[in-house]
Amino acid sequence: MPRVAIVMGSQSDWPTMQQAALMLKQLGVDYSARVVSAHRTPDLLTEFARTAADEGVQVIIAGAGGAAHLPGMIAAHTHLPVFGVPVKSRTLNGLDSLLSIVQMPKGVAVGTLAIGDAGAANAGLLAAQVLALSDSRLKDAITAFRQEQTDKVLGNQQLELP
Ligand code: RP5
Repeated sequence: MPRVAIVMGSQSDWPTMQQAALMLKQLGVDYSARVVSAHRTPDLLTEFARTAADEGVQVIIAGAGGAAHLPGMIAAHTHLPVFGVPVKSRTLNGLDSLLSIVQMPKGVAVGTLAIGDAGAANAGLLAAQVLALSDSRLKDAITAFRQEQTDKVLGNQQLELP
């Protein structure tokens, strides 16, 4: 079983959540990705969250939109770190998703990322950073990724009017 599990509330979340997968792939981290809905497949959610640690998962990334209970409900069933990604919703632009995920009661933690693509990509990065605490090859890959990003900014300082 890959060390990172990406789950999302609906197939419609995949265009956003694939940013987490792309980041993990770029850093050479194996992941699994599947749809698990807090509302439509509650029994699957419970089974997934309760068995994830025994299956070898070390970090869970959970993305959902609207009344986004998925990350919090998963966190309720596992000691693994859970990173929540608020998916941009059609009606409220993801503010509903953000508030649903971020306002966890004291005692059950979900690390909440930004709304949408940036949040999903950073969830992948953060998951990799957690794993890198005990993986020096991964630490080197993250350091190289960050350096490449820095070099790109420093190498592109031409701010010309069109
Ligand atoms: C949530 O409802 C999902 O996470 C998704 O963001 C949202 C809409 O789902 P669909 O109606 O597109 O399946 O549970």
